[in-house]
Amino acid sequence: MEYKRPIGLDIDLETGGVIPGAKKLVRRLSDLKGYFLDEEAYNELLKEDPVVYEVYAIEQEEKEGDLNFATTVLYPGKVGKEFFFTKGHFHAKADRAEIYYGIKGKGGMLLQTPEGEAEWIPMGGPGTVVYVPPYWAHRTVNTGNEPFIFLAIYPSDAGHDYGSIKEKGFSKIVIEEDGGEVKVVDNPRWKE
Ligand code: M6P
Ligand code: ZN
Repeated sequence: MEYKRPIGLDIDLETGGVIPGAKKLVRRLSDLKGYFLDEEAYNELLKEDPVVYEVYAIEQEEKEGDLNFATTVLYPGKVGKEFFFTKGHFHAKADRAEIYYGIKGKGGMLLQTPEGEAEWIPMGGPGTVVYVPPYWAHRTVNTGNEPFIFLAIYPSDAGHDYGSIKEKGFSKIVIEEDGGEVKVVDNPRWKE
């Protein structure tokens, strides 16, 4: 039997959650076309095409029983009233769960069942743990004004299914009200 080698490493919090040796993925605003509610604000901000988030992932082969892990650096910003977020996905193997651990900054997670029942879990600061149960889609949102950084641990055979979230979004959106208050409200464009 050939055993894999264990991994021990430090996540550099000063450089913003970079995992040494990880595969880096960058998502800019242009990668999130159709995701935000306010199309005018989207097109305006697209001129700058800011980086919305970066993912640093250590991934294994897609085999049952193994685990991947990744840090995400989700930058602060808004499109219109809507805070920057990750695309959000179901798992391709829909019954696979996931754990998130807040490292820096603040925000929260929107979760949703295939029927469209949504839940908002605030991730108020470093140290928050969120359990994503099987079958729930999940998206993180940065509601603060510094990068929101978190660690995610997920089965290496989970995969990503972006399809229905890309098409329909979540049934809730997270916005900043005129007074600066963070609100989770019904998505006016949500269709069941
Ligand atoms: C976390 C994990 C990753 C995911 C990333 C970005 O790090 O859940 O699997 O890829 O967030 O989220 P998304 O893939 O929805 O853009
Ligand atoms: Zn996931």
